[in-house]
Amino acid sequence: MATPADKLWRNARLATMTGDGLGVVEHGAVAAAGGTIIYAGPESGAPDAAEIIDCQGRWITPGLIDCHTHLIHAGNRAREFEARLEGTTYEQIARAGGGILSTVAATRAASEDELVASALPRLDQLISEGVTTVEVKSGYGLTLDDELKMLRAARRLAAGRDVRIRATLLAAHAVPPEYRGDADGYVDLVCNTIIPAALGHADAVDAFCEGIGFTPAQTDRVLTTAVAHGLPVKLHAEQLSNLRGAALAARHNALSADHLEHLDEAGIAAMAASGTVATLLPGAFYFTREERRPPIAALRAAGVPIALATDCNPGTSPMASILLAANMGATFFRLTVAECVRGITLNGARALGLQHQTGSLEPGKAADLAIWNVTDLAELVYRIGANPLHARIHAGI
Ligand code: DI6
Ligand code: FE
Repeated sequence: MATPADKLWRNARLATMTGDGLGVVEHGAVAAAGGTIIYAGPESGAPDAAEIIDCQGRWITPGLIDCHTHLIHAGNRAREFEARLEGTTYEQIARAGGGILSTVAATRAASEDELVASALPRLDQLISEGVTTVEVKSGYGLTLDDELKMLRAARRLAAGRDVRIRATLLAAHAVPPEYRGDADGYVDLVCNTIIPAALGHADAVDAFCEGIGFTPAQTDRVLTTAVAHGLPVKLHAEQLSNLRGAALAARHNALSADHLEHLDEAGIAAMAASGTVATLLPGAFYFTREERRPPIAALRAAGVPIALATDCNPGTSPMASILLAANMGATFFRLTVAECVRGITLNGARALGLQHQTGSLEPGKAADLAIWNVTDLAELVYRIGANPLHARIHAGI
């Protein structure tokens, strides 16, 4: 006899994300026991359950995943936005000591409690759109204490809300002012002190490989150290220029390489070989008015999994809407609806190494569901600024 379920969502249309596309099941049902999916498929085969929820024909997708955010930060950069409207570039602002470093100053001055409190509205906006898993990076502290403060604040978000948080150490985000002219000295601090101290606080390590960030050699040191400590890696790569960061990340079996507007063929081949996810961030593309698009057709042809995320951050993507990221993925990058929905579910999970826990409707995974008031699943991607969420379930609740 089949295991009895605690809950059964019936009379639904499922986008399971199994197989290559959306994995649609008409007349479907999902059953969960103890917060885990025990059945997802045609309603005719569903087990009995203590509680039965009639979805009245609505669509169910996996709970959405935002796999790249800088949700924890203090202050905002509205003034910088105004300067950019007058023609100053992002790189000019960064080189003049503004940009990321102005957020560093504000974040250093904030307490851990203040960081949690200021991030919760952004998290709540994501949750309101059916997000059940959020990655949160450090990277605005840039001292041992301030990076750990950010990681602790990130983890505390999960205590205040029903959501899965993955914390990523991004100590190599910018060279802090006290190390100006001595990036290698700062990388020593990151490798010798901050990464070892972040064990137990971070789920992964990321870096910003860029002219205004860290060189490939410095990035390589950071990623090598992370892997030596048993932490998986990710990389901000090929956002503003091509330093061949994606190939470098792939050499370290990175979970993902992110941004990728300037990615080349060799980088694509390396990512395909290592199974590294391409996380595209159309909010940053839009907000910085980038003109070069990531090489979508070549990524697709090489079979590189594509994820989409908000990159929610005060400088280049002040956006806490995963549905808008999906819409922009379609409009700017011409991803298909199926690619967009997979990008904010299964491939987002892969970019976090969570593909065995969430991201699709399959037995054994967490019962993370989003139930939608749409008749056509394409509406999730097509509408701008709309929120058709009917209900969100995280780990069965
Ligand atoms: N790339 C980005 O888009 C963000 N960080 C990064 O490495 C921007 C962060 C900021 O400007 O505050
Ligand atoms: Fe980012």
